[in-house]
Amino acid sequence: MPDSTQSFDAVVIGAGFSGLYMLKSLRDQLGLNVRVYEAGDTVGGTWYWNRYPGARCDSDSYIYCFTWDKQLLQDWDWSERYPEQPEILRYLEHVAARHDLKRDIQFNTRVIGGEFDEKANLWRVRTDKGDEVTAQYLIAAVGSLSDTNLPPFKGLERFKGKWYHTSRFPKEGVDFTGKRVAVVGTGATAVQAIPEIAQQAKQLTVFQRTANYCVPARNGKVDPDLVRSRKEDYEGIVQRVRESFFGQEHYFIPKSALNVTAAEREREFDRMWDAGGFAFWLANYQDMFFSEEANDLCADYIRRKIRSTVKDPAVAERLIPKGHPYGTKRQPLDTNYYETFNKQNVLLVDAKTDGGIEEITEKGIRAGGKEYEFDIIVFATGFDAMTGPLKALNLKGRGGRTLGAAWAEGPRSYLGISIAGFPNLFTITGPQSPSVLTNMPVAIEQHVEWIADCIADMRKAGMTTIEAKPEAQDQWVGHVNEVVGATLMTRANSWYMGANIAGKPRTFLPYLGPEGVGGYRKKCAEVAAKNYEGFALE
Ligand code: NA7
Repeated sequence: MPDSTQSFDAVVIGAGFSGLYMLKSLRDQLGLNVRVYEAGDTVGGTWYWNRYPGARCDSDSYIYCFTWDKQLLQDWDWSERYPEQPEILRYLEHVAARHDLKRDIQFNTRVIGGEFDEKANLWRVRTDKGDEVTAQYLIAAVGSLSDTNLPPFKGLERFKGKWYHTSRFPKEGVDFTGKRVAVVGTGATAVQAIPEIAQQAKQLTVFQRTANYCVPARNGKVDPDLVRSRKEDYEGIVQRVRESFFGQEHYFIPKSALNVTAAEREREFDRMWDAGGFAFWLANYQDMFFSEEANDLCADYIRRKIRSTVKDPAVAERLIPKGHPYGTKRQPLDTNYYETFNKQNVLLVDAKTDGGIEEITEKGIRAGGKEYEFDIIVFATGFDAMTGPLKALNLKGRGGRTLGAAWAEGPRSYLGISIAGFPNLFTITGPQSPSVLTNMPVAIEQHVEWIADCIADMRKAGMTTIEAKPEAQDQWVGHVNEVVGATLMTRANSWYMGANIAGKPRTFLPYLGPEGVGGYRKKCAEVAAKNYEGFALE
């Protein structure tokens, strides 16, 4: 039964990694009365919704987990180098059970609105199940990549076959056996899904708008000795990833790619390529993200790999990225992605040179004047990243101003955690925080701990509201843009830039701080130590 009268100390929206830890912290450390609303029917967030074939985390499993449960770090055994979606879901279910979290989570319930009541200094929150509750603190733990982007393709309603978006795959899975299948998109999701679908489908046609630079994941079992030594060193690992740039044990080579011999460079590139994972992206030469010339040396190495893997030279050329520097779009990790295009049943349609997708027909997709027939279309077209899930909450701050209006020209936040005009609202891994540029649990834990400490400090000091000052927010936005402006990151039409969504303001969404998430952590700690500098407390 929906309840219409309850008031809480805090409402948390979302029961993924961030919502679960936020609940644990506020309820079990601070003793607050907390309600979590979650749209799914169980915990998991991103890992609840993204069930497409091949769905797997691209961070190594030994660091893609909570570090606050020390015993669980020792007890939980991941089965492979990268955790697969069902395994992460099992892990989060286990955490929820172990800490008795579900009793404060209302599932199958979506928050559809929230207004800050300036007289009562409370948030009034509404859900699609008819709940109307109040909370002193409102915490958005909605994830950065949870608002599905299904581009408005003309004619989709006419299609007689089945279609799915990768982020809303049916729980029971999809049987592609003997089917003619289309995959639209070639981002990190599609790069995982395509080789899996190609193994089942009679015919797979991939519609590529922008080719990506993919590097091998090299998934597999982890050497038991390495697992053991990591468990013995978890304290060190946790400290290192917290202080690191990307929340991973990856460190740039402290040299310019331009100041080494071609032979040394090739050895380093081979080493990173063979290691697999994000090494090539996040532990490359230190000028890779800054110098076009250095960047092109990295890109050239991958171009050569594509040409040597893909047998048909015309297909290889289509798979070679053009028009954006290496690493400026999210690095997809692949397992047999390029090899898949050597299969007889796989066709690559370049949505640029062969003409874009014109429409969906009854039978399939018309692109470049040609109709392709399908039984199933899989849209791997991504998300309205970072701002999308927050705007979808329909929040109104002071003066009834909506978040949509406040962010009409792009997000504006202070530290990516707070928004001027929206008192007592916290955004876990919000825009303009390191978030998606890190191994997410590291960024999530840092935000959750900062928010819990902030609320504890406020209660001790008898304060009831905290709100970012507009001038502190302006400075932060300026800083975020200045830092990224010195890099090559703004050159790509990436979802980091909001460029994947028609009409979305072109602005870099996460924070690429000069010292990464480690430096950002220090900055947030300094703000707190200086009595929440840049915030107004009452
Ligand atoms: P992405 O990375 O946004 O990829 C979406 C793909 O879909 C990408 O190749 C897009 O091409 C393509 N796309 C989007 N709209 C269209 C239209 N209208 N026509 C043709 N192709 C289109 O989403 P993912 O789900 O792969 O990954 C998102 C993140 O999840 C990932 O980065 C990880 O952090 C986890 P484009 O490149 O925009 O030209």
